[in-house]
Amino acid sequence: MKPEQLAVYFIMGSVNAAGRNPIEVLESALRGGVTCFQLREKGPGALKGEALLEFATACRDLCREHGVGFIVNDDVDLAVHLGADGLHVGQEDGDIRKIRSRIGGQMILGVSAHDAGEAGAALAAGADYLGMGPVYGTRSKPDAREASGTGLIRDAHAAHPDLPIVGIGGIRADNAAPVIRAGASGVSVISAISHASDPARAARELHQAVEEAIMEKERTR
Ligand code: TZP
Ligand code: MG
Repeated sequence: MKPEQLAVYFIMGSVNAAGRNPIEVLESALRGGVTCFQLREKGPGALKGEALLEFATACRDLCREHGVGFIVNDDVDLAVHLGADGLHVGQEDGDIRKIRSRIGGQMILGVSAHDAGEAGAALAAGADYLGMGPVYGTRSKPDAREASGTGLIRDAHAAHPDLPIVGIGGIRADNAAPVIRAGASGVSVISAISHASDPARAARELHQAVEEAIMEKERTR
């Protein structure tokens, strides 16, 4: 996968839309220029069965209209059924090698990792990119680990410079730059976009912050 695709990686489930229609929030985020979308349908009130399938299909179709990658969190069967562009899994979601063999070589595989060891193992098992965090404090994942700052991204990037990384956890336009400086290709966010009064504008501001940080890094290299 191209690292540019990870620049502004929006994650959302139907329960993250702050009481609004999640499809409208996604549509706005796509208009604002998010470069990737992950459907993460989790927690109390999460859709299941037919309702999930219908919602996920609508998300996939919207992403396709906008030419943006559609990634499914955790649910291998759903990802395969929908012909998603990718699947994202955590360390607790099973053997990464087995998951890679189930989805085949074409589908993008993202893996959450928390240190350079997990990063190396994920790479060896066939991951295309890593999600690393939480970088900052987050309210969007009740069982999140403690915020670890940008050090883990720095270490994993130093150990595996060709493996694209996205930072996650509490990232907004005004604190995105250190994540990019540490070696991430992009930032993944839930609330910075899904809770924003204007998701399109939030996406644009994140995009600008990430672009500026990338340019700054290239200038000082
Ligand atoms: N994994 C680590 S932190 C997090 C996930 C899924 C939640 C990120 O949400 P937010 O609102 O961008 O902090
Ligand atoms: Mg998971």
